Amino acid sequence: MNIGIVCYPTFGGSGVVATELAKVLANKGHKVHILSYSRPARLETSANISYHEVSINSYPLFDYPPYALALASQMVNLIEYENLDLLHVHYALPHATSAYLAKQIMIEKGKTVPIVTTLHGTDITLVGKDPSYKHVVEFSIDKSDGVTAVSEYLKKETYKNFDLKKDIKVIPNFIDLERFKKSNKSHFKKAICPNGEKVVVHVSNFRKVKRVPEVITVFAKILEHGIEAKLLLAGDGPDRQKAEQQCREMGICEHVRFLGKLDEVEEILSIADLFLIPSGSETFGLAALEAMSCSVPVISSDIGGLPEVNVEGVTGYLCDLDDTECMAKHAVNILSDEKLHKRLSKNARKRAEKFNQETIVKMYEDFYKEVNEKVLQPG
Ligand code: GMT
Repeated sequence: MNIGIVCYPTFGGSGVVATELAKVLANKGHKVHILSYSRPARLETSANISYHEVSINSYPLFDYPPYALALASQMVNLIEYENLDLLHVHYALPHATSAYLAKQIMIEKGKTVPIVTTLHGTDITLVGKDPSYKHVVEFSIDKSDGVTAVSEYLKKETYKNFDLKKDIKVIPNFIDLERFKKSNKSHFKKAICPNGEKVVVHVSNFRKVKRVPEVITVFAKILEHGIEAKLLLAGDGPDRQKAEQQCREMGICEHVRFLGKLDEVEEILSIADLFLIPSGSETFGLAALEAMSCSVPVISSDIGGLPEVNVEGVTGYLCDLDDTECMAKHAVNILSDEKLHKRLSKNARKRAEKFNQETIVKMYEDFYKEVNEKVLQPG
């Protein structure tokens, strides 16, 4: 098929899912056109993938340049000149709306292209349901020809927050098991942990919702319990300074490394003994899946889609939101009991295998076919 994929160019989340999906589809022989306002972080050059950048013309009148319109216009170009069979947009806001507009323009020009929208997270749970956007988001999702959500939780939340007639298919996020696997990084580990300290890892965009201060609080409690450990924080974002300040105030800076944005997060995960994800909202938790695929046990909050990924007592533990005592207690147990650590690590990898990219991308391909048939040969 000739598929258009629209996404944000983010380091994590929907941008990564869309880019990885594009790569697998391209390897399977599909032609993929990625449309974004900047080149997505994980996008490499490949024969079957082309990248198209949304260009936005500024004008003195525009305090807020109309991105959704520029995007719709470029979607029309893609559909028309690249002869797309289907347009798949990731994150509803404003992508589903631009896609609806582009589709209507193309219908006027005599061509119908099916639109698939994948709901990811805050497009539903936070910003999408905000009264300033809600009506448009609701309308645009309902007008998509196919809608997917990355977890059962997100599907339920979508129906709870929006009045939708459309069926939502759950297609979970997926993982490249070859890339995300524990590899031997003993030199690296020795450099970071010269005295054989345990490694605790957190990866995020350091937004408030990720609860980075809680990560540091849990880590401080681990140290208080006499465990020799290092905390590696990968990523960057609004709460980074606050987190650095917290480390200084707690006097634990020598045990904490801020690594900034990383392309090869699997290298850090390869030396990790434990992954912390205490988020306040998470519809799936791709970062947890990446850790699990590298055989790292996970301690997460028991919210959103996280229980669909991290299984209590099997791949790690789930604690009530903000219960740093519970998280620290489990962390200390995992880091001090080798047998327990080994069992959780093995289970984590096994659980990650259920989300292997071959199986999940096939679900997208089958869904594309189903939607295409429904739209192009109705009845
Ligand atoms: O909503 C965000 O914070 C970003 C968002 C995205 O679309 O980039 O992340 C969401 O999508 C990811 C990929 O499907 C999920 O793994 C994350 O759990 C989800 N984030 C939230 O729900 C906060």
